[in-house]
Amino acid sequence: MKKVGLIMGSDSDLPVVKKAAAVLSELGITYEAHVYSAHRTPAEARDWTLAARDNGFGVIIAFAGMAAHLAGAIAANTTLPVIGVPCKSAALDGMDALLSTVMMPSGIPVATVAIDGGKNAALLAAEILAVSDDELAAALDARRSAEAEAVLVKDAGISERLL
Ligand code: RP5
Repeated sequence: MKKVGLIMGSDSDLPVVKKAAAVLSELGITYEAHVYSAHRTPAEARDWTLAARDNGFGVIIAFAGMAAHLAGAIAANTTLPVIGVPCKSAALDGMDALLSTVMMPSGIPVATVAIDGGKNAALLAAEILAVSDDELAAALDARRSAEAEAVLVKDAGISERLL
């Protein structure tokens, strides 16, 4: 199976990255994590991205906050699918990163998930890899069913919790 790259702009993004790593581990997907900044270490971000396909990666998830150019900068250097995770910061509550990540110019797509949406980013990466992996697709179906079951259990108990 192809690997997933987890690239974060700063180690301060780690709590959101951990949400993604947990899901990938649960699904048996190998990942590699790096701190590469679009602004502070652009050469390292570019070099890693240019080699990513040859190094066995199938999807890249980029995590960044503030003026979050990381996902776009990575997408500029590869045609691997890139998922952007805008990370919340103090000043603008993540709206800065959300707009910086989602508003890509035509021709260079970034699949942007919610602010701090590390879990959905990992699930989306898994769904991309599962297009050509039936075993992974079955694992995702089972996970979806388990989550639905958990909601049904809450439904069954909700009246009692109102008392
Ligand atoms: C972004 O700036 C990083 O992705 C991080 O979310 C934010 C703040 O970085 P630090 O100042 O905490 O290193 O580039």
